[in-house]
Amino acid sequence: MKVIIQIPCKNEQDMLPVVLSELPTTLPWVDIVEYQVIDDWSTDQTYKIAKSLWVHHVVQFRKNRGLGNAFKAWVTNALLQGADIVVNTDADNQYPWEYIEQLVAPILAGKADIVIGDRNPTKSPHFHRLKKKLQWLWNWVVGSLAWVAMPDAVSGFRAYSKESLLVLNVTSQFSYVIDTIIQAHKKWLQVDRISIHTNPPTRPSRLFDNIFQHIQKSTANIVRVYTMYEPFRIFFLASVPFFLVWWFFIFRFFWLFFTIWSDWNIQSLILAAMLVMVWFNLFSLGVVGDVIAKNRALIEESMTMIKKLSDRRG
Ligand SMILES: Nc1nc2c(ncn2[C@@H]2O[C@H](COP(=O)(O)OP(=O)(O)OP(=O)(O)O)[C@@H](O)[C@H]2O)c(=O)[nH]1
Ligand SMILES: [Mg+2]
Repeated sequence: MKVIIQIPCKNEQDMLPVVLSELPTTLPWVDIVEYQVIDDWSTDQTYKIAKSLWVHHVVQFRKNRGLGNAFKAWVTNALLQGADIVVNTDADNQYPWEYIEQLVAPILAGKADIVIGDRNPTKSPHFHRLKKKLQWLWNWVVGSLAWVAMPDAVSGFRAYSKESLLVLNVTSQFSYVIDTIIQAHKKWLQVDRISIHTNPPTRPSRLFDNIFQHIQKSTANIVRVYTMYEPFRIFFLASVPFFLVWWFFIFRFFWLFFTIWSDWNIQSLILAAMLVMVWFNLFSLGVVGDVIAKNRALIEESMTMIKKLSDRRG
């Protein structure tokens, strides 16, 4: 049984040595514990520090690709290195290493595929009020979409089983945390959580410049990922209001035509025609999207097969 503890890094020369010095070298029921660093085009000494501290696997990007792309790289590399479980922790030392044992335990026991370290964000003393409210909102939205009680959907402290990494495919550039939860539901993976406390913040977020960018990126991410997996539901729901308003205008047109007016009420007719066209376009997009989603599912199955085969050869 091999666990790889993985750390995404963007200019983390100050905190990376601290995080690495605290990580466990052994875990119960685990034969090998290794570390992996993904250096996403850091302009400081992150890469050199990771190398000098004997991190087992260091991957360096030549351009900043974002956390979502880093996820793809760390999954590929960890699977090639024979990982059975991959734990992700952040380089800002937010997540205490003591919880790693608890984080992998449900996977080792065969009870979960993904385990999330729940920071209890609405009560955390380290988050300011607006961040707490936003966290609550994301958790509610993501939890509803993924049909799972999700108290901390954006926590980066997670353990993934090899089986889950074989079927998860992230397409977002800036992050993977929401993608993987929504996909977990679609791919019948068991998501579990453990309660954790966090260390005090060491610096502001590197992922978002400000709270508005946070809202914009996270909202776009949730909408895109959900649309990718449930296009028919999204476009059908978007089309319903147009259909209902169309009924009103078409009814109004015929009512006036046959009762009060002798002349045609052309405005209602034009509006009804426009509404029915919009409704039909949205509905058709849902059908086309559904067919594309089915194709995507087939492609994903092939990708899982390729990953399994390359794992066997490696
Ligand atoms: N690969 C990669 N990693 C990044 C990038 N930006 C940040 N990170 C890493 O992602 C992890 C989380 O970043 P943080 O800056 O702590 O962001 P955050 O956790 O949303 O913010 P806080 O909740 O305020 O800590 C850290 O290990 C960063 O080094 C990036 O562009 N690419
Ligand atoms: Mg952080």
